[in-house]
Amino acid sequence: MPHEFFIRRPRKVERHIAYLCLGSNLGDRAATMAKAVGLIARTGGVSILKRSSLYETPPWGPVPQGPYLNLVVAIDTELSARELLHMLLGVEHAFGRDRTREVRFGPRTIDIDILLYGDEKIDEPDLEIPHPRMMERAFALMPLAEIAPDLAVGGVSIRDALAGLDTSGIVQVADAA
Ligand code: PH2
Ligand code: MG
Ligand code: MG
Repeated sequence: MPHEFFIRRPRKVERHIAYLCLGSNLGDRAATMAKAVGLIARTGGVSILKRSSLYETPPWGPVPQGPYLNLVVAIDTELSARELLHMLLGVEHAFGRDRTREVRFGPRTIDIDILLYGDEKIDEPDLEIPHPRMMERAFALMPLAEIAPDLAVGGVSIRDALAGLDTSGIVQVADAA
């Protein structure tokens, strides 16, 4: 066996650009969102490239609940998609999110969803990328289109997808910080 086989080489670090959608509709929503973005920014192996404005959005889905604040950040990361997921679950937990006591699509202090991870497609029970419902959700596409208007997902431009959605009731509440 060639001896090179045993030489330990530094792991080649792969970087990906990922887009994260943050949402909150419980507690001090704006403060929670700002702190969550701060925690993500301070994570090793993650840097924030862009942050959208903050949007107030009507609740999407089957559960009657209060309005959300949503924003999208673009990050450059050397974490794998799964490492990123675990980091984000940790951030959610830090803001009191208790998944054992909540309703699917129901109210939450903070939700951080991975919309896109490079152009990878991942289909696992706890990790689906692109986010399977992102193209139907104006609350995610509006901030995403603000920072990455030329993206397409599965051959569909996010601008075209957004044009087909109801965006009434979505209000931009703050400029990108
Ligand atoms: N998140 C949900 C359910 N509904 N609606 C809006 N407007 N924004 C959200 O982030 C959101 C939602 C569950 O993750
Ligand atoms: Mg969500
Ligand atoms: Mg989520």
